[in-house]
Parts: sequence; structure tokens; C-alpha cells
Amino acid sequence: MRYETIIAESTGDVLTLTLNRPEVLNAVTDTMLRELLDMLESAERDPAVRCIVLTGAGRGFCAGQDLAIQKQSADGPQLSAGDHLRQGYNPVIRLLRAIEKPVIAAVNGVAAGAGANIALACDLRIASEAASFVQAFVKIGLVPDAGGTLFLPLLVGYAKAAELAFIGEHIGAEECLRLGLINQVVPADALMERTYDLANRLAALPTRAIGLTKRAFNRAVMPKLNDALDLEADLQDIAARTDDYHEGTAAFREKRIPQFRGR
Ligand code: T3D
Repeated sequence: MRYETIIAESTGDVLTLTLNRPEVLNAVTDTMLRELLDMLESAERDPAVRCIVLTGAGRGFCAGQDLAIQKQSADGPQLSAGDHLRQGYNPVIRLLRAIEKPVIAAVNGVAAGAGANIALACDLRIASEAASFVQAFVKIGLVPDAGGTLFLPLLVGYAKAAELAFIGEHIGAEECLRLGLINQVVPADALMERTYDLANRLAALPTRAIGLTKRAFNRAVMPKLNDALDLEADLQDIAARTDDYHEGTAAFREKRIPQFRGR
């Protein structure tokens, strides 16, 4: 497979996947989802990969779904928001959790919408001081997806998760650390060096045991991940039929403040 939207680089036992659409803060396209899934499947099979790093090119980590393009299935017709999650995002999120190797998100800048939740699906998050997280869904009339309805309350507790998801406020790296959303904050120019210190350290440990530990953590704290992903897709189909969704996405494209009406 020839890759267009992600750069894959291996150094020793560490595979780095860099989301690479910097002009739109690495907003997600169908091609990006297919490529990410393909790369993760290869990494899962490859015994030479013992740790995976996911990061973004340019000043963003990932701005979530690309709001400027139509969503298409491989053979043409436009997909509903729910089918887009079922076919595109959910397999990636499932694999990020199922792959029995440590996965680190090196969050270099803003992580918004599904971009934030892709980072939350990783095992560990190191963020630059320039990073921020935003559950941007509500700003366009959507429901958190890409596992966010499970990862957020699991990591920060219900009250804070409700605040983040209902209001969609931007939160900086230090606040993310305080909340337990991320593991470390480092200076922007030290992000990749500090990430590789950790990645190389992990890759030199008994990674089979680490993978089995991940399996046990998945079973203990997120046994209903599949249910959450399925429900998010069903709910997104409802949300994406509202006037507020059409207003939210139009307002984003027209760079204006949306006028929501609750329907
Ligand atoms: O239907 C389904 O598939 C359901 C699935 C949904 C999954 C989701 O992820 S829904 C959430 C989608 N994401 C968003 O709503 C976030 C939209 N972006 C933003 O709110 C802001 O861009 C950020 C908070 C992320 C960053 O703000 P800022 O001020 O640092 O940057 P900017 O100026 O807004 O963005 C820079 C450029 O990237 C800009 O393009 P321009 O004006 O320079 O030509 C902007 O339009 C573009 N960009 C940013 N995010 C997206 C995007 N273009 C397309 N899609 C984006 N998501």
C-alpha cells in the first residue's frame, strides 16, 4: 500500500506514525483512516515493532474529522455519520486498544474531536507545552465519538467528562496533566526526544508481558468498549440529522459563530 497521509518510520524497535496533513492540522480523511488501520495491522504482526509512537506533523496533533470534505464509502455513495464511524474510526480505535504493544501519543499541538479521542485510545500520552485538547463535537452539534464516551469519564471522572463534552472548552497541556488525561508535559522542542526516551525504554522491556498487561487492563476497565463504539455510531446518526449539526458545520466552514436552536 502506498501511503499519502501518514509517514511511517522505524528506528530500532520503535515505529513512528506521523499524521501528515499539516495544512489542516492533520484533519482526518477516509484515506488517513485506511492508512492508519493498515499500518497498525502491519505493526501488530511485525515482531520487530515493540513500541508505536503516534504524532502529528506541523503545529497540530489532529483536528478530528475533516469538515471540508464529503464522506464516501470505497465504492461511492456518501456514508451516514454512524456508518462512517462503524467503517472508518471504530476499527482504528479497537485496534489501538487491542494491539498488544505499547502505543504512545506524542501530542505536539491541538487534539480536537476524534483527534483528541484517538490520542486517548493510546496507552500513554506525552504532550508538548503547546498541546491542547478539545472535545469539539458539541460545537458542531455532535456526540463524542472514537471512544470518547468511554475514555473521557474513565480518565477524568463523570463530572469533568460532562463539563468537557457538554461545553467543548479548549484545555491546555498543564490542565490535561492535572486532570489525568495525559502522562507528561514537556517543552515543545524536547517532545520527540522525551518521547523516544520512553519509547526506547519500553521497547527494551519484556514487551510480551506489557502486551498481556494491556489485555488485562482492557478487560478490567473497558470491557464494554465495543458497546460504547456501537452506541456512539447510533447516536451520531441521530445527531447528524439535527439542524444544529448542519448549522455547526456550516458555521465552521464559513468561519462564523453558530446559532444553535436545540433541534
Ligand atoms: O461524520 C462523521 O464522520 C462523524 C465523525 C466525527 C468525528 C469528529 O472528529 S467531529 C469533530 C471535527 N473537528 C472539529 O470540529 C474541530 C474543528 N477545528 C477547530 O475547531 C479548530 O480548527 C481547532 C480548535 C482544532 C484549531 O483552531 P486554530 O485556531 O488553532 O486553527 P484554525 O485556524 O481553526 O485551523 C487551521 C486550518 O485548519 C484552517 O484552515 P485555513 O483557514 O488555514 O485554510 C482550518 O479551516 C483547518 N481545519 C482545522 N480543523 C479542521 C480544518 N479543516 C477541516 N476539518 C477540520 N476538522
